[in-house]
Amino acid sequence: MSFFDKLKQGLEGVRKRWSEGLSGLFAGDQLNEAFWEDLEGVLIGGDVGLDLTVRFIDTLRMEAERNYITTPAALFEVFEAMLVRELSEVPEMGQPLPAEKGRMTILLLIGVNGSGKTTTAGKLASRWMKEGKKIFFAAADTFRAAAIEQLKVWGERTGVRVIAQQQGSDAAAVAFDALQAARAAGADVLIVDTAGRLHSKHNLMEELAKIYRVLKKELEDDRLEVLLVLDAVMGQNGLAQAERFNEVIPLTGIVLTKYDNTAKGGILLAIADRMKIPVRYVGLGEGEEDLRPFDPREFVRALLGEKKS
Ligand SMILES: Nc1nc2c(ncn2[C@@H]2O[C@H](COP(=O)(O)OP(=O)(O)OP(=O)(O)O)[C@@H](O)[C@H]2O)c(=O)[nH]1
Ligand SMILES: [Mg+2]
Repeated sequence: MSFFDKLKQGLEGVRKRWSEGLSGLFAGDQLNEAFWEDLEGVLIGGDVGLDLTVRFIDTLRMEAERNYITTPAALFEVFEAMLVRELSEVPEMGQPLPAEKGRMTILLLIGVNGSGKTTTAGKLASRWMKEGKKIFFAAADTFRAAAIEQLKVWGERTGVRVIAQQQGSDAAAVAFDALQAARAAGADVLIVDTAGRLHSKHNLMEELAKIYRVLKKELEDDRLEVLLVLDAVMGQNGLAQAERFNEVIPLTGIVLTKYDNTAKGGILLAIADRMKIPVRYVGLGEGEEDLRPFDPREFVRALLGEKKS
């Protein structure tokens, strides 16, 4: 299945909500006040957020006036292009993480409980192992009882070595040990799986900051990447999470998981607008193949559906 088909299938829930609202709208024959109000409703309902919705609508009204656009159908392409532009303006949007031979990438996966961190670790490892890269896992979720075992299962499935200590040990110490082991073995990527934590829990966020500090201090020529793993179902709360995590550790990317479940597409636009952090991958299922690099154009097409006329 192509990326587009898979994404489209995955986005069925979002598409329904968006494109059912939108198809009626853009099939209308007048750009009147009722049209703008309805469009506003669909965008806010799709988690675009109030500020951005207002900006989108202002821009569209201006474009319509400037280009003598009088029908919703004629405005559709302008709308589509605007959404693609919004996403594409973020530096490195859609760019997968580098996994280079000779320069180690240390990848810290963070996020709230159950967002899909460990699964994403497994999916990324599977992808890179197939490219012949040497990967290590650090089991830095020392908190949840079955976390280490879960990562070991992914380790076995993908052939990746797992550096772990017992449950309850210091997560930063695990990360430190893993970095030494990965470096000594000449690894290309070290993936550090961390425990899920609510962004509002101060102590847990401090623990995360400590893991980051320890890794940062040990860096040589390595690249340190911090991916926030965000559950798409979160909607507007996803933005609050991203902002809080980014205050504690500077994020270098986002993975949006569970896009195969009911999801609200607008959150991506809101995050791009507010935070300028690139979405690197989209999770579209639980299997090791179900991770795709994010493509803004295809994403918007899948979101909006076919052109209405
Ligand atoms: N449908 C779907 N399920 C996913 C996706 N990513 C992860 N999951 C599922 O979500 C559940 C939680 O995934 P985990 O990877 O354990 O999440 P986590 O962030 O490591 O969880 P904690 O370590 O407890 O914070 C599992 O049942 C995964 O199979 C996805 O893209 N789509
Ligand atoms: Mg986990």
